[in-house]
Amino acid sequence: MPRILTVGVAQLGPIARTENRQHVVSRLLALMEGAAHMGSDLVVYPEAALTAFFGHWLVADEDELDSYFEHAMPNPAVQPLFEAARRLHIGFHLGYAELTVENGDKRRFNTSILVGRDGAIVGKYRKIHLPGYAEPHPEAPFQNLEKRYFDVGNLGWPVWEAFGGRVGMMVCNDRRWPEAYRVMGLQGVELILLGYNTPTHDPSMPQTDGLGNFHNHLVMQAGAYQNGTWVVAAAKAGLEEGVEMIGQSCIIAPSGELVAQCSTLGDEVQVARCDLDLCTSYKENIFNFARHRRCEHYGLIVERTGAGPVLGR
Ligand code: CDV
Repeated sequence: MPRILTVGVAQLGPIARTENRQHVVSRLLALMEGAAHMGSDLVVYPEAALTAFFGHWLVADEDELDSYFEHAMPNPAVQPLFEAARRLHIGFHLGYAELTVENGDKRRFNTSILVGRDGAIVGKYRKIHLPGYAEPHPEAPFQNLEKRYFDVGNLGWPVWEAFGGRVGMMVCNDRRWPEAYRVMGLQGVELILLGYNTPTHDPSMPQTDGLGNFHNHLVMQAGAYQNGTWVVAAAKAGLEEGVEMIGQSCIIAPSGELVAQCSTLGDEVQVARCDLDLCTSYKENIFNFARHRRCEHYGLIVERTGAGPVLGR
């Protein structure tokens, strides 16, 4: 019997800095209900989906910074999402800023969770590739302070047996790195879920601004194909606190083909029937890692060229 999972990608339009959690959660609930009406088993929300993307400006006051983070998950503000999941029998993926205490130290992570149809948390991932910088760039039109506000994720890239398949997560900038897909590909991942907040303008590389949408799909279509997995990616899109962000939320098949894509820059759901068995032919043939990967030779190439493990500055 084919393993068909109907997945909804729930794109969010901008969230105002002043918009409270209750209002954001009401928007997420409307998207969940829409996805459920379209027959979805699972709905995928963006990165840091509960607030405006505060990495885009300097927050000097610690209490104010803390207010952008979730101190527990679930918590009273997001509880309606968990209850709706149970009622509608639909799972969800949610990105949020996580504040926790580890060994007595305050830690901050850019986190996502996978929640089952019973409203129970199945798994958690903490973003590893944090873009940007820790010190503000006063000359820039907006900031990218993820390295200031977040610690590097410390949970690796596990995959979970869930929704009848093998599911993994990454967050935004992770999608540009082939290692992120491959670490999960080596564990047989069949469905990668992620969210993103991607400005249309890159102040450090403005010459690439016209390529933002292309690069967004390029990396995910390649990651899907090269690892024989579905990829579902939800954007926070539109003009948020003066920063214009790309949309193009999408669902990508293991063939690398786009099978669904959002067309607006606002709240929108698109749905696709994802046959998880499609992954198998890629994993057993063209990307059969056990038969065709040649790791021993990759090491030799690095040695011969004298290239160290890190080529960038
Ligand atoms: N939130 C992100 O990780 N955004 C980055 C931008 C800053 C390049 C991204 O890779 O989309």
